[in-house]
Amino acid sequence: MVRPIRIVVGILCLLTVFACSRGRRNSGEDKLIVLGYSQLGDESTWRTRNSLSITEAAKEAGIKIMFEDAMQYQANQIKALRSFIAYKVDVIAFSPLVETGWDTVLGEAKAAGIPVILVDRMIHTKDESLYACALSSDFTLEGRRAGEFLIKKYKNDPGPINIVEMAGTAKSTPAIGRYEGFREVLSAYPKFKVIFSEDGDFMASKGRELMQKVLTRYDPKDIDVIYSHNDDMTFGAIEVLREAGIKPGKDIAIISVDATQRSINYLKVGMINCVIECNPNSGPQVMELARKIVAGEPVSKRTYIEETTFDEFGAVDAIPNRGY
Ligand code: GYE
Repeated sequence: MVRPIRIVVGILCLLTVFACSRGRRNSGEDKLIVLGYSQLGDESTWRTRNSLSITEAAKEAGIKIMFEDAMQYQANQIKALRSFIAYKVDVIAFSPLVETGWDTVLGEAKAAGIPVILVDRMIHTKDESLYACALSSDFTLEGRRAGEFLIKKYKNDPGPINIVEMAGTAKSTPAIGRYEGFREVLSAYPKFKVIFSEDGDFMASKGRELMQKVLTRYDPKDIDVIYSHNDDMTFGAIEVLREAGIKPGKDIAIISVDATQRSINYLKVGMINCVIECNPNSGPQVMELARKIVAGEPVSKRTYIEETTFDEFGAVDAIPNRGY
């Protein structure tokens, strides 16, 4: 007969073996992975959540992360990348502020044999070998979704439908995609007219400034829609509208991108009409890519993050808590 004590000892042995094998896997097959991460800034709620996702996932995966915030200056990002190269990290990941101007520093990383993962935003380069892979949202699809919402909302309205656009950081991938995708679907409908489009740098304070400028230039009755490339600019603009006695979501329709909890709350009470989701929780996927690359396993060059749209035509009360 097997004694209970033997069973207990046997289970403990199995658990120890399991725990050790897990530990090895998490640290990238025996070796501690060092990841240099250059975040572009802390301009928005989305970005704060994204940074948290990255640092938490690194901890969870047992990856040592060197995390630098560039405060929206490309020069700071280049400096951070150079410091990671000098430190001889195993892998670099970064969210490029804008698309151009990376070839030289990425050439240096390549020469040092350090693979690079692009996160969130893309780069524009002739040499695709300068990065190992990219993980991002499909920003053109997000722009198209914003346009499709308008086509549905105004299907029985002959127009003209006048649109004010608050764009994201000039020359950044999300601003380019959200601008182009939007126009791509609306170009077939001449009743939609973008009467104003300016860069608000993805910041609430600039959203405020842009909206103040818009209200000095246009009679609010001539504005049908505000299309804002992110939630923080939307919040700034909404404050200005309310101060001016204009009802957001009713007098002027509002489309926002990101889907932070506050914008979902506004959607639920009818102050925003459509929210295009942009998912900031990419940390676990970044760590998985880093582990695979260091282990020499193949990865796909481009991975898109799954996203959806929330709008006034859907079951807004059923939208689960966003957590940020
Ligand atoms: O939508 C915005 C942030 O690059 C997807 O940057 C990101 C965008 C996001 O500042 O809120």
